[in-house]
Amino acid sequence: MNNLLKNIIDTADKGIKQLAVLIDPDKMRIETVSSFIAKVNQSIATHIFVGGSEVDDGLTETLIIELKKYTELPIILFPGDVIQITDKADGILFLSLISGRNPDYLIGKQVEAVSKLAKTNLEIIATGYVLIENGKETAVQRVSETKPIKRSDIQLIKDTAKAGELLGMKLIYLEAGSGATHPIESHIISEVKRQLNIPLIVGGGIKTKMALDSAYNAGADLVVIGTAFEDDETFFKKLKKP
Ligand code: 1GP
Repeated sequence: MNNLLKNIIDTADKGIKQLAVLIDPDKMRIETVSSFIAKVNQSIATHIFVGGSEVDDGLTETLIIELKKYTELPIILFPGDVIQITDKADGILFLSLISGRNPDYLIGKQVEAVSKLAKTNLEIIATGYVLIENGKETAVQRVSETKPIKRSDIQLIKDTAKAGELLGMKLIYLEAGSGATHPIESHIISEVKRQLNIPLIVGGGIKTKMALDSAYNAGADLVVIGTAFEDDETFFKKLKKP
C-alpha cells in the first residue's frame, strides 16, 4: 500500500474529513486488540496511527501484527523514537519537531532512522510536527526537552507551520499533546489552515464529538484521537459510520 499520502491529499481536497485512532503500544494489551478493533472498524476512522513517546523495543511490531489480523485500515507509524520503526506498518509519519529547537528531534533522530527505513517498504511521509502549549507539560515536551509554542503566539505558530511546508514537508501536525487538558483552539486551526497548501493534522485532548467537529469545521483535514478511546471505548458509538 503506497498511496497513503496521495489518498490523504485527495480525500482532503474533496472536503472529506479523516480520523486516525492513535494506539500506544505501551497501553494496549494484545488480548484486547480484536474487540477494540471491531469498534474501530464500525466507526468513521480512516487510519490507525501507532506510536508513543516511550515504547519498549518490539512492542510496536507485535501490536501491528495483531492489528493487521482484524483491520484493512492503513496503519501508520507515529513514532516517538527510532526503535518503533517496523516494516509491519504501511507507512510512517517522518516527523521533525519544528516547534522545538532540539537538534536531536529536528534532524538527529531522522538521520539515525535512515538505515532502518532502508530495510522497509514503509511509505515515508515528511511531517512538520508543531507542539502547542495546553496548560500542562506533556510527554512530547518532556521527552524531546523542547518548549511548545504559546497558544497566544499565533504568528509564530503560523510561520512555523508555513516554514514546514516551504521546507517540503507533506503534512503539518498541530499537536496539543496526548491527554491535553485543552485541545487546540479553533481559531488557531483556522488561521494555520488558511495559509497552508498541504493537509493539516490536529491532535491532542479531543475527547468529544463536539470537539472533533469543531476541529474539522476550523479546517483540520485529519484529526487524531487516542486517550478518549483508551479511557472510554463507548466513545466509538458516537462515531459510528453513517
Ligand atoms: C497525541 O495527538 C495525539 O499525540 C492524540 O492525543 O491522546 O489526547 O487524543 P490524545
